[in-house]
Amino acid sequence: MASTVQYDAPDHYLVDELFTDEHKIIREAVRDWVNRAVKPIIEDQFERNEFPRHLIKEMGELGTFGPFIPEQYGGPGMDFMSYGIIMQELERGDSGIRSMASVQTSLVLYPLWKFGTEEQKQKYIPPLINGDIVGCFGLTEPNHGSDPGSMVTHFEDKGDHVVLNGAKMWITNSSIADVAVVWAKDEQGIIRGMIVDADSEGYSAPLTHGKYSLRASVTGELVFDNVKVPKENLFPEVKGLRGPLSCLNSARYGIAWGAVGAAMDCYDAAVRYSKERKQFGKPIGSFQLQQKKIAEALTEITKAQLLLWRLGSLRNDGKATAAMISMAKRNNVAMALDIAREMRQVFGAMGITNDFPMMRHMMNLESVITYEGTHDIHLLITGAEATGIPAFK
Ligand code: TGC
Ligand code: FAD
Repeated sequence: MASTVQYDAPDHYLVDELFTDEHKIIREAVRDWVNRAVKPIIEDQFERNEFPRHLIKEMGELGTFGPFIPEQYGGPGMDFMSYGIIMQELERGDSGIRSMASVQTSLVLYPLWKFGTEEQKQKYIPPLINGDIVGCFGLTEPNHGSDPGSMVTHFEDKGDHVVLNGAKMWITNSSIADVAVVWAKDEQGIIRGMIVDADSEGYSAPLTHGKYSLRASVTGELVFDNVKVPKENLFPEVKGLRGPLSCLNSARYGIAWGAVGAAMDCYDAAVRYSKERKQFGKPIGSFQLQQKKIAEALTEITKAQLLLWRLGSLRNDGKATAAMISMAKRNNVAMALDIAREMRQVFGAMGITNDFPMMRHMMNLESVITYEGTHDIHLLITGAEATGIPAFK
């Protein structure tokens, strides 16, 4: 029986036929770059707990930052399917590499594009797209994670500037960021967004240590001690939690794609190993219990690919709701985490080493299932959609 499943690209339902030539060119370009630039160094970066900063400029040149930003602001004006495909391919390399691009794209460039003034767009969008500067996004606080509406970081109006005080925690890109998109409450308790330059007096970004997950990604705090922010750095119109949560919709959409990339990488490695490794005189891939793991992984990846294709089409048409995106983020990340664990077992003892990617993906995906809304919060979002009754509080 001829197999429709190619190495390095499980595509059991020929989803490829649904993509345009442009989508395929973008995918091959990013996949090729990941194979050349990320895979050879990533285990070492992970072990050393360091983000490979030298890749940032290359990522900009490759077009991984702000692919959907329109040409008038210096972006390539690609569709949302392309954005998803880019995130998928980056996460085949590592969730930390995808995280860096997710934050730069969906949490920094996206709000600038949607909520920024013309001056803010002209000043910040081009260097962010090129990778000349790095951005981060401060929403979560030490005591306010799933419930960002209770944040306490706040600012006071001082005429031509505001004074910002408070702290954010678990911030991707924190200590390497040149600019931070920060969400804080005004004197009336209304959440507003602003761009804070990292060289502002009173701004610091201490690193978070001791992570077992996303070790090739920068995570830290943002501390604001009477930081003066010029009034022209505030997003003028957007008010309330709707602002940051709209950015999360874009990031969660990309994560839903990215997780499938991590799952594919684990799947590919396991299929290859199952054909090479022999026990009892036969390849372990000939044993039914190993085939069960591989067959289930392929099935789940295929279902996720179909979900993504439909979600990408809906997002292109402006019809993907927050609840649809939430379901895909939850489903695909949980799927990828299960697959990383199951595929690791195909390798026996070898699977716990850094000769293979499963343990790294598995550990990374523990962050991915937590950030951008925990698995539980996404269950509640779907539950609220189904019943009409929000059960968060
Ligand atoms: P709730 O009362 O439901 O809503 C408040 C206002 O927000 C609007 N809204 C949304 N708008 C756009 N998109 C969404 N997804 C929205 N969800 C709600 C809503 O319509 C309302 O608007 P308005 O105008 O009527 O005021 O809010 P709630 O306080 O009950 O909270 C709801 C909940 C729990 C779903 C939400 O707060 C939530 O999603 N919590 C999870 C927090 C989270 O995801 N944090 C992520 C931080 S960033 C991050 O993790 C980056 S990781 C990056 C990386 O490395 O890749
Ligand atoms: P908590 O909200 O304290 O939740 C603890 C537990 O309680 C979870 O199991 C949760 O599901 C559960 N829970 C909470 N509320 C409910 C409820 N109503 N019903 C049922 N169960 C509930 N944030 C940013 O702003 N910017 C970033 O760049 C960023 N990057 C991150 C990078 C990493 C590596 C990590 C790990 C996190 C990052 N985050 C970032 C923060 C992330 O979004 C939060 O960790 C996440 O939203 C959960 O908040 P918490 O950790 O405070 O958990």
